[in-house]
Amino acid sequence: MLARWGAALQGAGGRPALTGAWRVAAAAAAAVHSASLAAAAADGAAAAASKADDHMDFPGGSVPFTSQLSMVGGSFSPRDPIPCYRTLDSAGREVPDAHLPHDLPRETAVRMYETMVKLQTVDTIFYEAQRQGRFSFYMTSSGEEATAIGSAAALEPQDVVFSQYREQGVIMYRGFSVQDMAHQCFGNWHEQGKGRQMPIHYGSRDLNFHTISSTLATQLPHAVGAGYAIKMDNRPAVSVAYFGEGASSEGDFHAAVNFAATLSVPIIFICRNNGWAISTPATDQYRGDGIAGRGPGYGIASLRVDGGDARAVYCATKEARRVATEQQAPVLIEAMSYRSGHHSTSDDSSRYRAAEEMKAWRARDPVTRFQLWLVQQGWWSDEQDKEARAAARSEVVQALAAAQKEPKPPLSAMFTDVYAEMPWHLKEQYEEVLAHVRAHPDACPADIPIR
Ligand SMILES: Cc1ncc(C[n+]2csc(CCOP(=O)(O)OP(=O)(O)O)c2C)c(N)n1
Ligand SMILES: [Mg+2]
Repeated sequence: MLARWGAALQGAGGRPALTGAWRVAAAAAAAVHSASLAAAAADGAAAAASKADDHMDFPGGSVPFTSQLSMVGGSFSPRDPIPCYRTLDSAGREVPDAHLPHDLPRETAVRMYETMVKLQTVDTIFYEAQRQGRFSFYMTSSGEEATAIGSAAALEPQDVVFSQYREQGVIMYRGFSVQDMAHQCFGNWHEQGKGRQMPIHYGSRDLNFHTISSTLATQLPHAVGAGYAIKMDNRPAVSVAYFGEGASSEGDFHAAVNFAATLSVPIIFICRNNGWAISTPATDQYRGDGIAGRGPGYGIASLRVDGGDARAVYCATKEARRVATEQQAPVLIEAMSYRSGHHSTSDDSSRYRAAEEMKAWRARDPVTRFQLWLVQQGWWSDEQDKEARAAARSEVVQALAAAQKEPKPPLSAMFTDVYAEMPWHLKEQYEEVLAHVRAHPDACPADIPIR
């Protein structure tokens, strides 16, 4: 019937137009038809309204309607930030009624503290060694020891770690020795990278710690890929990605978190918000509620933790790991701390930040804070502290002396390991380099074997 009316009403498109009585009859019939369509539409609308016409079902989700024209977001209001989880106050005293979903066993707590002492000692002495010109570069993690060690202690050995460059505490906690670190900084032949990276670019296949790449944020999409592989293989592990708040301004951060959310990847993103990206303050990196505030926008469970409270970081990371594995979903942690040292040995931070700010944060040393708690627990003493610090000092001094004596990899190591067999163009370049340094021995450091 409808097809017939449709055909009869079409005048255009090469069909004959209606004339006379037929036109009157057709018009009357069309009026009846459109009235019945309107009634049907009204019926449909009524049915929809009775169902619930208060939200829009959309391929991307379901959104409620509102008759109010208003905006959300905009410049962040400091009155309403995501609160920062802590379990110990600034003097290392327990915060009453702190939520502790995960127990921190004595043995783990002591190992955490011993590693923090070793980390502080490495940072102090390696930094001085660089200043003495013994190797070319160094970065300390002063002020952020609790973030690295507290989170590392909450992970499992099978978890796969991607770090930025200031998380040496993590690889130390996983078993990388002070000697391994010294070999890497000197770039000697014990170092698996064969001196092809700058100092502090640690890595270890055995410890599931991917070699550091200091090109900011490139580790984040890699970490998501590794997490997705874990999920595909059904392995009982998570991927863990560390980064600074400055790195989170890179496009790679946004691509990584969105992939992690949409592919439901078991990954923990751990942002160290230490207030500075070299000389750029965190306030110039974002206008929203820090890094944790971005998580909900991506559909990622997020939390903010006091990065100077090792117990809180431990608990937060354990909980993040539980959620990531049980729900096969990403979790974002923002650890609030402060970079107490200079950015690196190539920086002088007194040129761009106030001395009072640095002094105030140094007084909140996270290692002392954790030590005070351990002493209150009866798990640590001043005597043990002296011994641990003396032992760490002699281990670090010896490791540096030993690493400095070791030979460097030969010049040819620059060209190996990329291809199973060296291709012709690399062979040519290798011959050219050899010829050049033989003719100009000053062009090559004296301790690099020319072969
Ligand atoms: C892609 C890229 N851009 C710039 C740099 C130079 N750079 C090295 S560290 C750094 C600051 C990073 O700050 P943040 O992520 O907050 O880490 P933090 O040093 O504070 O630990 C910059 C800009 C880089 N390494 N890679
Ligand atoms: Mg930073």
